[in-house]
Amino acid sequence: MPFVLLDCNRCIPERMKHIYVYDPDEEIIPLCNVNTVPGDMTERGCAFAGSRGVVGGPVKDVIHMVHGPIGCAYYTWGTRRNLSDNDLHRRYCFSTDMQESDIVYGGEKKLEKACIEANDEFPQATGIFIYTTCSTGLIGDDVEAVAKRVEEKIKKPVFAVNCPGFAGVSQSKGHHEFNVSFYRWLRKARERFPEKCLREEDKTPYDVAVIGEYNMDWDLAVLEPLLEKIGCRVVVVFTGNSSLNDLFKLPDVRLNIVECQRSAEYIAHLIGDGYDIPFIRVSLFGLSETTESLYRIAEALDIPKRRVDEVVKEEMEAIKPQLDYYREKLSGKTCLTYVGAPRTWHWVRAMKDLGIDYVVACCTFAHEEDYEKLNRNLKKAGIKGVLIIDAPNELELEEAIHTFRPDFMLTGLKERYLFRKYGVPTLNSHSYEQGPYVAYRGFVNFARDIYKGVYHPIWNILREGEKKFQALKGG
Ligand code: CFM
Repeated sequence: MPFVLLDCNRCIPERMKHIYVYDPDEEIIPLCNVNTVPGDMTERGCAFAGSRGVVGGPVKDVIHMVHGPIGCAYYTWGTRRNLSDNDLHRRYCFSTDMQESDIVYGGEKKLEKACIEANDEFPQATGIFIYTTCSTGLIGDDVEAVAKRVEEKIKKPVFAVNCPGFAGVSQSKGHHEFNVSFYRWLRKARERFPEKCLREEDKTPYDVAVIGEYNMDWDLAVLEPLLEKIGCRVVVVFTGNSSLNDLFKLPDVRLNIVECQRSAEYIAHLIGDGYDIPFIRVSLFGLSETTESLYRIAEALDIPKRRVDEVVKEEMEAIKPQLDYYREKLSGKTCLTYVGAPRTWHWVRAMKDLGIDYVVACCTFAHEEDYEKLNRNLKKAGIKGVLIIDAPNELELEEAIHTFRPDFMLTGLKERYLFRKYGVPTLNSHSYEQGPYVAYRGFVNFARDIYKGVYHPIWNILREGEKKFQALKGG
């Protein structure tokens, strides 16, 4: 029986369908992307977080106006390290600060006033993004109509997305809402602001858009030069370190390269259907995945294979001495991985490149395709018996730690304090410790940070202390 009823779930047996042990001979897909069962202290985020925090937030030069109570806006203030080179970005927090009377009488006028005021205060902004929250979604404020009125007044693009927290079962729904709304808006906005599109004479056959890349801890500083080295021209990134002006050029490229296949593949499909621009899926963590992806990008753009051969050789030579050291130190270690969804499956082979095996793999908001990809990558890496948990809660993670005793955890900030107290090193794998982590040069940083975590002397002190404590208790 591959599904597992953990001890902590005896009172909520519904959780069993979300937890299984990976077996290459059985194609198991757990129950996922469904409502949380009452009693399960889920760690999922809301649809607003997925829209504002994940996909929209990295756009660096717009006013991100949160139409809702101030608490929703406060949490968006620089929490995710989707960095940029713009002074407006991640330094300010814009909100309509909805009060009870606004909920009773409607918040549209307040929103319009807030947008105009913010634009007067920050004239350097290239436009405004408006996000709804649970309360403004419930009262049904027509934010799109407000966006149109503001746009006419300030003569800059204004986009609104309906992403109340309750729109779906997790932040994943917010990713989806943002993608679809932004695409529909962009189609029409390109007619209103034609000067922002890429002119025919400025196009090249090597123009690409990187979709689902959010510039976590400056991943783009590694990725852009690498893509340019093989011969691509990166016209726009959706949405890391992007200006709204760049995003107008999304449908003007020759190829879309999709990195995060959970939060942003939707827009690649829409652009494919609407503008006939193909996309390819890539994985840019670790050596084997990055190399395979570069060859596929080159093939899609008719770039000669030998150009990639040279780049791969050069990159590998640059990192080999350091990477060999870390690989030797880390080979044979085991890890628990717990991130949103894609990184859980992106990193199976990246860890294997360091000789590390998964023992537990968890996703916060995966869909069925994510588990298909996770199973496929575990098969490719030849790893069996991995415990897989969909949308784990803290009790389940604790039980997994005690049963599987991984050498370290790839996880986030919420979990780290508890598990460090258990003596398990953790690595911030959402926003990184000291990135970038992407591609070859980033992978050395990734390996270094795992090494620093696993070999930190604090763990020995902690274990010695525990031994002394037990001896004292015994005595
Ligand atoms: Fe995509 Fe992401 Fe992820 Fe994600 Fe996220 Fe993230 Fe993630 Mo944290 S966009 S789905 S909502 S790859 S913030 S950069 S690490 S949970 S697996």
